[in-house]
Amino acid sequence: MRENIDTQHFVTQWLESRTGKVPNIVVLTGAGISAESGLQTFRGAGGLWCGHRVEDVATPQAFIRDPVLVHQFYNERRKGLFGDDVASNPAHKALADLQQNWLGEVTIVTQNIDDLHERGGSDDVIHMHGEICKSFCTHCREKVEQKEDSSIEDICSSCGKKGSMRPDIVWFGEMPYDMDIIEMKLAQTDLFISIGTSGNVYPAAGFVFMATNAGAKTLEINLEPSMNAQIFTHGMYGTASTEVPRFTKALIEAVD
Ligand code: BV8
Repeated sequence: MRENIDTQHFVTQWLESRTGKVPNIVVLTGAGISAESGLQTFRGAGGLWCGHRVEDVATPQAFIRDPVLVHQFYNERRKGLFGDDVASNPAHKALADLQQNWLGEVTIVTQNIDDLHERGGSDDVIHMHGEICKSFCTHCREKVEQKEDSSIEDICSSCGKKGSMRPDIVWFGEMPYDMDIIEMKLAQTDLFISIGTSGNVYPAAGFVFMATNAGAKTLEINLEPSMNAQIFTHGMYGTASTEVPRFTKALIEAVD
């Protein structure tokens, strides 16, 4: 198991290696950053996802086969997101602070479809797998806010078609959003931080390779080593709400 890094030493060494230029940072988050906010991760539940198999609820084929089940699956998860016990946690807030206090660029890319980064104070988050609070029309592509339950009875507010609305989620077999922007940011980053992801799902799991090729330092912050742990130059293992604020505080203090 990769050792926990000495945060201060890592930050000082990294900053010294970037003489002159204020380093850019790309952060990738996964379900693990939202776990302490009360949202279930994907693989912690023995491969089942809120009681469903992925292929039954998170593929375009599933939506064609049983749109009622898929609408129901996302309606349950959206309701869960707005539960009284669900809120952003110190990891989300620490990343928002870093965005506000870092002199270089801080790009947050999330695999998560929740809005906890935004509730924690981040703006300009790249939701590469879409957002549960949005839907779009499969007929005219009109995108709308979706806070209430969706169903096959919904009518598109733009083209008027009934039953053509679907969750604005990137399902398995579909191309994630903003890959061109993400790849450009990874090609220019000095530090890539992966937080709360098992490294199972591509292309997100491949970002560490792109950052490595760009000459960036790469840090994994996770409960336990992910599938690609050995690719990272550094690892911090523990809960996101503890480790992320610890690291971002060291970063900000080192440049103050
Ligand atoms: C695409 C939206 C191509 C849905 C999601 C074989 C090899 C390589 C790739 C493939 C392959 N077979 C198929 C593929 C492609 C496939 C893929 O990667 N499959 C995997 C399963 C093998 N990928 C795709 O289909 C992608 N598209 O490839 O398109 C293409 C090309 C051209 C044209 C068209 C298409 C699309 C993938 C997107 C799927 N959608 N989400 C929804 O959410 O309902 S993915 C889903 O998994 C979520 O987004 C989730 O975030 C993501 C990844 O999971 P994690 O976030 O990592 O969550 P997980 O539970 O796994 O891990 C949590 C981690 O947190 C754990 O490590 C745990 O230890 C840690 N943790 C827990 N608690 C804490 C913590 N850490 C810190 N603190 C804590 N408290």
